[in-house]
Amino acid sequence: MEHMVYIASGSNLENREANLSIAVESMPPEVIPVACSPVYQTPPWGFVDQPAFLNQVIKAKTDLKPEELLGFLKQLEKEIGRESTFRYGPRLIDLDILFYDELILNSPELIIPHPQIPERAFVLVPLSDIAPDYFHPVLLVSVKDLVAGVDVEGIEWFSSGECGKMEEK
Ligand code: PH2
Ligand code: MG
Ligand code: MG
Repeated sequence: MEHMVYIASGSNLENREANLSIAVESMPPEVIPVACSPVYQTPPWGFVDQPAFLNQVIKAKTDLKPEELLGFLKQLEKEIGRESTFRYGPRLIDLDILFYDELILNSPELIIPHPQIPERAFVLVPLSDIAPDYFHPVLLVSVKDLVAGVDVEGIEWFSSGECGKMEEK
């Protein structure tokens, strides 16, 4: 069965823009991007003494189960060249599952919706460009209402972030 998922993408090392577009273009055949938000430059959150991030949100369709999708995304992070650092630290690419249909999942290895969405302007700003009316299944508010509640200072539009060579798939 086909599922609709939202994936947050972020990079603050090396060629940040290339890292984001490689992630979209290298999604496995099981994960088909259908919309990409613009790319925003965002101040580092959680650990401030590191380079600014570029952030984007990708909407994709997939037949994968949540745990399988997580596995594919971790694999793709490795292929792009991510090396492990520390919590909230710098990274070449980070791919996090935000939403999976209206699923609510709390397992030891995966929590959906991503628990920090309401605090993260760097997620909510790009997310609200492509899914303003998506209704958060736990908080029972729309993305539009969530973004109105966060401080967006320092977040700057960076590029249009089109889904690249999507149509060749
Ligand atoms: N990711 C983090 C920690 N802090 N800050 C911004 N602006 N963007 C991110 O993607 C980000 C972050 C860990 O996942
Ligand atoms: Mg993350
Ligand atoms: Mg992550």
